[in-house]
Amino acid sequence: MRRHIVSIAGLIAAIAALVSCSDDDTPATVSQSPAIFRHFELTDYRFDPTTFTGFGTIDPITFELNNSSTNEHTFTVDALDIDTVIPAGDTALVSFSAETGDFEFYCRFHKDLGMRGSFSWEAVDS
Ligand SMILES: [Cu+2]
Repeated sequence: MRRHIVSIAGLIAAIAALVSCSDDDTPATVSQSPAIFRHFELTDYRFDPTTFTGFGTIDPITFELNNSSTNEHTFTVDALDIDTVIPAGDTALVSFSAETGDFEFYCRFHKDLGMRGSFSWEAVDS
């Protein structure tokens, strides 16, 4: 009987190790919506991060955009019909439905200054 209990405990530990392993470098640990999936800092004249990859079936995906600069910026994603103006010093939340693919984002006012980036959204194989 005792051996039986130990083997179950070992199995649980093995499953827990597998689960935590698969979460490494996977930012899709946010399961409750509308939790903020990714935080962006907007400065003159760049986004941070400028690129990343997300995984999973989060819906909606929510970004928090903090404009810590002294200029107004936008977070614009043509493919998702997102065009949010963020005044200097303000923070905006942008939510959208999950779609897989590659997405370009930019600031309408400073695109020519290189204020742009991209992200990929990928499904997780089950
Ligand atoms: Cu800008």
